[in-house]
Amino acid sequence: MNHRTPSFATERLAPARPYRVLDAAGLIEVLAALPDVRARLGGKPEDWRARDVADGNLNAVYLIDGPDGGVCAKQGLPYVRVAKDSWPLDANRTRFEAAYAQRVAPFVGRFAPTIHHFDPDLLLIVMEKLESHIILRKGLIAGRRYPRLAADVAEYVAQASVHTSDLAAPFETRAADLALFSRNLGLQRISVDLIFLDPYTFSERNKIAPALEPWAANLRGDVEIKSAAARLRLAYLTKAQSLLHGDLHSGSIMVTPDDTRVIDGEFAWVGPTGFDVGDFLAHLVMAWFAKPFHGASEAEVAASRAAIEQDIVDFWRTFRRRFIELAERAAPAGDGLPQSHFGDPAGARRRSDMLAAYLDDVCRDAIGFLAMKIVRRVVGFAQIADFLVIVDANARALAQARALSLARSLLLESGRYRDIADLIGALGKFDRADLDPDAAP
Ligand code: SR1
Ligand code: MG
Repeated sequence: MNHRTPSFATERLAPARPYRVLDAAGLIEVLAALPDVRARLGGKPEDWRARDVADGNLNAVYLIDGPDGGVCAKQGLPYVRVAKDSWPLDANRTRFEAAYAQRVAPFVGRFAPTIHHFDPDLLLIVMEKLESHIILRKGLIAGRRYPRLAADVAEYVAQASVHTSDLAAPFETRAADLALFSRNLGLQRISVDLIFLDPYTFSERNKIAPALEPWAANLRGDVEIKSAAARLRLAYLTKAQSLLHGDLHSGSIMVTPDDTRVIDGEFAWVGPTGFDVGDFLAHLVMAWFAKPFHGASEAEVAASRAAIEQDIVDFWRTFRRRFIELAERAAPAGDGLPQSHFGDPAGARRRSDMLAAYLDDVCRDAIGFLAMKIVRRVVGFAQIADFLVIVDANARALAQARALSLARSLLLESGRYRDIADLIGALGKFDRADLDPDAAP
């Protein structure tokens, strides 16, 4: 049995070389000292070109091209990139991203960029440059279709969550994951604040469009909504089912029509499996609500929306099927539902029933987290381009209010949403919601 703690996070906790923020020239100098990277880029460092392509909220990201090829380099900064010095943040987050990538690679390696090098002093990850991929969010806004997306992300989440759970791993391995990733505190403070606390209270970080003030007041003022949020927050903090990516939104997935890669696992955390599921689905649902305001024709909107609905259904069906298949196959290795208890035919049937109940619970959690992800993207600090690209402020607020209206119903009337089909069936109704939170759709 392998109870090894991923080494990327624990290597050299006392830096041998001082950390410094790299600019393009400094980065090229660092890469020039790495024989493997030199060989990939070809030529001489003077021939290389580094482009700053940082797009997310937190880190520095460069694409480096040489005569023979390219690499991508990501450096954790000692602050939140989009807020600079006003929001300091532990750059060691990059250790957890590297450790997460290493931990899940045996199960999902083909859906992630290959890591060429990790520098634990500079907190720098050098990885495969995804030449023809784009960020999924940009593709969705442009109305593009990704036929592999739903099945690939379902496979990713099923593989990562089964193999890092008690269903497939001995408890010693799980304890090592917990010990390691529970130290990812800088980013967990961000998740706890931005997802689970700020949107339901007054916070300077919240960004509330004037037209959405009544909705924000509704979220702050309703004790039932805050209780539902508290239940989900407690689940996030205490339900240590599997190692989560922790930020699986449409900005953390890169796509081509034939390939899907999950990036940016820096929010890794051992938590409820439904969290990653809900995150992915929430961003598809928000793309659905934003779609009519992206300037496409009615027919194009209808086609895009039908495709998103199909992706949601396909994702959930594939995730559920693959989770059960993988868990049944891997159960002998885990301490949760071991062969010694469930090895005979009656036991195997019972194990299947227990797995079905486990997944029903994951689905309930996922729908709750989905709701909270919508709320945080509409009234919280880190908002998303799906809505922000809508130039007309009233139209943007309307799209956001409709999404919020669905989220509120998911939180307050969770009993109505027993399956993903119930969610899909409800989308049209909330498309009739408006800026007044008291006007029932
Ligand atoms: C400080 S902004 C942090 C947010 O950006 C990331 O993409 C995550 O979604 C996080 O909550
Ligand atoms: Mg990110």
